[in-house]
Amino acid sequence: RCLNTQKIGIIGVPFDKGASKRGADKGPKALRESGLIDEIKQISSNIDVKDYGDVHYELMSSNGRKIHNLNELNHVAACNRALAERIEEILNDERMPITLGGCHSIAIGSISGVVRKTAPDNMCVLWIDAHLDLNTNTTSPTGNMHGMPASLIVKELRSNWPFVPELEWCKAELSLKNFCWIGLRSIDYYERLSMEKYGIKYFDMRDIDKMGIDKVTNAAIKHINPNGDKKLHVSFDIDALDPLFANATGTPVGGGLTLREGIFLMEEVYKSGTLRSMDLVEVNPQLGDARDVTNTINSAKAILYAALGNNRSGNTS
Ligand code: 5AB
Ligand code: MN
Ligand code: MN
Ligand code: MN
Repeated sequence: RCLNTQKIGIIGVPFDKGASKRGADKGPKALRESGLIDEIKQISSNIDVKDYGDVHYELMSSNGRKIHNLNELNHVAACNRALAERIEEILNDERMPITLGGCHSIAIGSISGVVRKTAPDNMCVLWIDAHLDLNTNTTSPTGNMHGMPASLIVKELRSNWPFVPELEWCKAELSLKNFCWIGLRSIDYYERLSMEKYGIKYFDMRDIDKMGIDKVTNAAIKHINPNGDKKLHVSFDIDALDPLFANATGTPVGGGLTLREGIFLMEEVYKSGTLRSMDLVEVNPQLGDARDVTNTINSAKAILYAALGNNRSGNTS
């Protein structure tokens, strides 16, 4: 597979309205300005990367309808609808979409876009995050939609949602059976109840302490893709990493993955040969001091490069 061209499409989503802190909308620009695209090209001469620029959107309804506990619904819905279309376009070009967030609400659109081009049972999702992101508007303690993306795209939680006209384009077709979480350490009360009700598969930080990142990663991949024939989407929230390595993010939680664990995890994902699409979200260059911002951007890039086959022992093509 090394001889085949790896076709990649980068799409930025300068959007932060799913979070309460401002600044995640500056993530794509900060990543690009730090040399992301050129550095991706240097991983391997087989890589063909195209930058699709940023998502732009217009609000759908001017009446500004409000729905209980869904902050900035109109913006979140419109941005994600536009993003889903861009993801479809990238997949039509036969490239692997890499979505640069932006807050994690943008996984609604990125994963919806992928589902349009894939039978829902033919894909699986690895959600790497300190948080579960499985709230609905009735369970969320904050109303922030970056804590809800997973629950909007799975069928098991469909009936827990009211009719939200703005999100009708977002079909809940995936099954929680095809999901696995890694890195959890901050889960809300009702999210915990859902985990038990639906038997959600996850490896939290304690599992990583006990088993090590190698066993955890490979057990997670095996669980959601036992025959290796499904297409893998990775939704990587930079707050999965410990704040030592990624403090420039809106909801940091201590006791997280080391950068080395994060890199190893993504190296194994690459080695699985199943990665088809990815999000990298919640980088917020407006938080922390200058050193935090540099660390966070460098960590985010290292995670991405590992996912694209960068070899810590040196690249040869
Ligand atoms: B992130 C919290 N569970 O729902 C909520 O960063 C935090 O995308 C969500 O994982 C964090 O507001 C969302 C308390
Ligand atoms: Mn998170
Ligand atoms: Mn998240
Ligand atoms: Mn966050």
